Amino acid sequence: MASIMEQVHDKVLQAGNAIQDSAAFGNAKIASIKADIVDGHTKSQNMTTDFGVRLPESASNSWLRVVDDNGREGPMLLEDSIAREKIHRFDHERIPERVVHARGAGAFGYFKLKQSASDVTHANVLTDTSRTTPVFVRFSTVLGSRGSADTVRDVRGFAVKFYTQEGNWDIVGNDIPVFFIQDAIKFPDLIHAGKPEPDNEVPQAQSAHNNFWDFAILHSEATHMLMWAMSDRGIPRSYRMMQGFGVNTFTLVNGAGERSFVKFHFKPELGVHSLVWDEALKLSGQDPDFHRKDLEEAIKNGAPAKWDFGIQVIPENQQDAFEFDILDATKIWPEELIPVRYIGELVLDRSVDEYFTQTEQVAFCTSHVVPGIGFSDDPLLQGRNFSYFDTQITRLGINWEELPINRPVCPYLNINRDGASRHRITKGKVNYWPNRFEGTPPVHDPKDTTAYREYPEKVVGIKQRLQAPKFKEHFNQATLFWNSMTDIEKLHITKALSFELSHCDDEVVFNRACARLADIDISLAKAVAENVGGTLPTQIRQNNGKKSKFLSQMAFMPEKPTIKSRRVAIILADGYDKTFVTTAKAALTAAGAVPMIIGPRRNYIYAAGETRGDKGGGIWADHHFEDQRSTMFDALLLPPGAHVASLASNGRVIHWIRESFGHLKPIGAVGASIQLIKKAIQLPVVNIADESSNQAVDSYGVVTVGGLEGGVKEIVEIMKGASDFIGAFAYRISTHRCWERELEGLADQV
Ligand code: HDE
Repeated sequence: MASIMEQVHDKVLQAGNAIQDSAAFGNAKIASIKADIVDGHTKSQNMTTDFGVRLPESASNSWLRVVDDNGREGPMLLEDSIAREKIHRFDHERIPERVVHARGAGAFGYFKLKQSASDVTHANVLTDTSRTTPVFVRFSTVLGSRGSADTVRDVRGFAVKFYTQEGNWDIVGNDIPVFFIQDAIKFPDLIHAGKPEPDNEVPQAQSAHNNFWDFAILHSEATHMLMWAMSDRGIPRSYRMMQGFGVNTFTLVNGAGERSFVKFHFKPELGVHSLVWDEALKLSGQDPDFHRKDLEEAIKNGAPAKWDFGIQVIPENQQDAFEFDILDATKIWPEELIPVRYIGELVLDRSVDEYFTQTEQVAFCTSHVVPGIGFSDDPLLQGRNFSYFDTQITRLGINWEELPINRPVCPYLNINRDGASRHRITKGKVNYWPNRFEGTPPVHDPKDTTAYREYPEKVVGIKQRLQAPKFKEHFNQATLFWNSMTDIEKLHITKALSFELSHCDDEVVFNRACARLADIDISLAKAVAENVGGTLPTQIRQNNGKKSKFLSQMAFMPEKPTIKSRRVAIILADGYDKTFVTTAKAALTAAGAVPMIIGPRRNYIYAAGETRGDKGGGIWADHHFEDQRSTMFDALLLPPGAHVASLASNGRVIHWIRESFGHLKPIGAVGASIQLIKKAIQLPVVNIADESSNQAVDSYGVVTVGGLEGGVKEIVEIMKGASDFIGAFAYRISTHRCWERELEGLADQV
């Protein structure tokens, strides 16, 4: 008869193996939390107390009280333990929000390895191409509190938990590949300076204030990261359109015991795209959940978010071969020197069931790595390895690793016990090691080659508070970044810096900041100083003239133009051309876009020839003019028809067109709706098709055509130079924004 210990062990292993053996390991995390999920919509499930006793409706509505003989209210009774349970539970609903990255959104998915990296690592998740590994990803902003807006200018967190068969592996990364500081001891200062100022708790979720810039300028090592944060990377269009970076230097060890240094990369399938600043500012108020909703909407519409996963690898013996220190998190490893090997795919295809228990309770730790992956002496990473575990204890309590979202899907067993909210029940006598029950779990098998073993790194040195010499160079890569930007990106950086420094009213701060910009490039410094009233130093650092072709986000366009998941507003009123609207909507939907009808009311809107209330007639408007804004869409389509007369007299509609133009969005107009364009955009340089012509004209992304016989055809391929109306319009959407409007100064004129 097997001992209790053996039975426990068998159970644990069986459970683990059952999941590991299943062909669908990609779903193993969902399978493992299934028993914890309660369907909140189960029919005829009675309301009960937390201890399971059924409740009458009166217990949900009224506290137990005394009512006198005349029906008058008497005192409420403390003896009502049902009411007390409800109120107590409510009183304690809040947990501390994350000290940074408090606002976030998460989703489930999987990681599929496509090419083995067995030459550099023995981590099975990176060598076994038959595997699919379940993941949970949480995106976040850094500075804002949990209720702040999604579209603020900030770094975005990109934290991935891989539930591998050898344990959880967390890459706790960002959408920017470098960081502000080199040494973890400065992190509390950085975050204190960036968060709202201590006297009045202003501003919320913004770096545009004296304290942030004061700290940032007093740390010249922050210069490189400042350039990234002030670039368009700081205002992504969508979480699905950002790169992800592990930032810190980790290590890999292969089967022969050889070690290399590694950086992790994620490249989005849809390309890297951003909002424009005015749009981001407006969205903060108009739709503070814009990114959160975008992720959910894409998954719901069958457009899972996808990234290629890559590694940059430097063999151990080349650690000193570069002009920068490869352990310095304020430096990139230029891809010209160390190319990224793309070896896998990350896909997010399932939204969370409940925000709190999944997105809020998920807890990442940089110290969570699996055999074959290790740490380096990167001084930021070493500090992070301490901080994450520690902060989860404050946030979630000591047993946070047991929570359904955090626990591994592989078998796990050890002698850690008890503590607040422990709920795993481990049978048996053994809670210490070694013990007299030889061979009973948990065991250490001396022959086990899959156990995590630290790399035997030789360490010699003098204990001191110093930095390695190459950490002291702070400007080369900031200049490299600036030089590598396109003209439009340079313009955006200049405007962003001008915005931020204009919000700093302490002249010590903005003058020092202007002086710092001169360490990057004098033309940038001059332009910003002019805008914010700053002064420049007389000693100027020479621009090193270096460039990389992997830093501009324009370099990360999708291989084939696509309009997948792009939101297109189709504005109409009663009297529109039905053939056009139905065929255009169908063509855009078939190409993967998300067209939405915006009308004067959320109800049926009737086409020319139909009268209000016609049975089977009309088209349902998804939204009305008051409940949406142009900022929430990527493009605007104006159908032909007699409805133009009423649209032309609607200020909201005209504003929508102007704002779309100003925010550089493609605009399509057909037939009579050309009059709307003429009214809204009175710029002679923008060519507009004649209402009588059948030839589509694309001028600055305003695509117009007079007539379209029989509606819109299918979009076969989205490509440059398409001559038909919908083809030209779709191509413009695929390029994200019509940059030439801004370059030629037109965007501000409307
Ligand atoms: Fe974090 N960081 N961090 N960080 N970080 C946290 O951990 C910390 C850093 C990042 O969605 C905290 O669970 C220190 C770099 C992300 O749950 C905390 C240092 C990068 C998230 C913490 C850094 C990050 C966090 C707060 C300097 C990019 C959100 C809540 C040494 C690679 C994860 C928590 C999520 C969260 C500490 C610097 C990314 C306090 C000490 C560099 C994406 O532990």
